[in-house]
Amino acid sequence: MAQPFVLLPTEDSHQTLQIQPPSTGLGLRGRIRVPGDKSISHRALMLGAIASGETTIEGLLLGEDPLSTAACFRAMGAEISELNSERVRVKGIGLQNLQEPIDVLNAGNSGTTIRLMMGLLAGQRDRFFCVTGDESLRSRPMARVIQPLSQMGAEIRGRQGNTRAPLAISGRSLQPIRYVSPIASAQVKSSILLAGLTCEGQTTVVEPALSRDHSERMFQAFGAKLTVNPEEISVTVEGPAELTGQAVVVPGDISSAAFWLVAGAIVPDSDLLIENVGVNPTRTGILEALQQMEAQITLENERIVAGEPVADLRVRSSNLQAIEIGGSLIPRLIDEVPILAVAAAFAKGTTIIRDAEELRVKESDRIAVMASELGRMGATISERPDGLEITGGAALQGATVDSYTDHRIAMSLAIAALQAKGQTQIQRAEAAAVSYPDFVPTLQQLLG
Ligand code: SPQ
Repeated sequence: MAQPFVLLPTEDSHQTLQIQPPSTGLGLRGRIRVPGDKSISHRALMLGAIASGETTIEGLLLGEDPLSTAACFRAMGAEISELNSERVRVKGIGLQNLQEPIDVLNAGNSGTTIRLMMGLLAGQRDRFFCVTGDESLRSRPMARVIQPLSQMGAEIRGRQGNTRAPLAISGRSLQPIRYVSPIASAQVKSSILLAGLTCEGQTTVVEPALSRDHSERMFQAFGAKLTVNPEEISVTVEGPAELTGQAVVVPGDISSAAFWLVAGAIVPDSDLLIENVGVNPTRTGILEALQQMEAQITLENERIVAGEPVADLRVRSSNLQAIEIGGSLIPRLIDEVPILAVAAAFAKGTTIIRDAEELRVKESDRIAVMASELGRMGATISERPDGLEITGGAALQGATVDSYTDHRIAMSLAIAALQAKGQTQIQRAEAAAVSYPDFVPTLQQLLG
């Protein structure tokens, strides 16, 4: 029998994922685990590096993005043991003690690495840092972080009028600010708060809607003085902070679980349990959206692990209905919009996703790319300036599509291909390794 999933190397050193769903049907059944949460993994490595004493990290994501963070902090003197998902040890070197690296720091594909790190580096007095990333990261906007950090006194220069990496940072003493952010972005918020840890006094960030709060939770666990004001949607840190190494346990990433939630909902005869998934309320917008679409999803065994809520998620085949979403729900599911678009292609009616213009400045323009690539497979999907409109029910056909080197696009298209007729080829599918290195083996396991 032909292999349903094959990864084919290409001449330009990428990989094409070929998917041929078995004609016998493929109910997805069993129990799986998803890799560690990417946002928490980055933060655990960073805070571990700047705390005093030892931090242990259980369940670290071994995706390319956290590997970039670990490499950058090693280059600045943090002792980070061999990376594995069991237990990583980080020997912190203190908040103001990052060493001047002898070469350019490379954040790879990771917006979280470069933006959060910038906040920390800006306050490292009398040291100089150059930071860059891959082609995608060098095209992503950095002014959103450079501007507030400059208000704190940071000296950061970059390409295109200080808006793009590579960036040059001359560390200096910073002053606290109160910053009213025009966007709900955890990277902007965290970058300013990290800078705030290094300076004397109170630094406040106000957001238009609440973005993920993993930094806030972890800052408090490491001993920083931090207060949250839910009425204003603001958070304040008091510097200079004294951080102490902690035992961090990283839950499974809900953004990775989302692929299986949608797969389980759209593939007939499925009943899947995804164990140990982080269900922090600032990240569970995808559960709410899918439940609103009448997806059969239940939370089991809900518990708190090292300060983060965790649950097992059960999904069964569902008759999905279209929804309209926007507003403050969007930051709570921003990374899941590509896979939500796949769910919408299998739902009854027209789904409208508004207020999601941030998707245009992610690893790819996720609005344009999902519209073009799902469209190639026969979905009725069109771009809005701030989102997508998808009318479900058109039968999808296997096609040659491209990830645009965006991990979430590669995996979303793979899930769509499970329910398409014929063979799909996803070009540059190796991008999945940014957040989910075992995505293809897990697909294989599920079909086992
Ligand atoms: O790290 P990066 O490349 O920005 O990754 C993405 C992703 O899809 O994995 C975004 F493209 O996640 C961001 C997320 O969109 C991770 C993140 C964080 O850990 O703080 C916050 C979000 O970005 P933002 O710009 O809204 O702050």
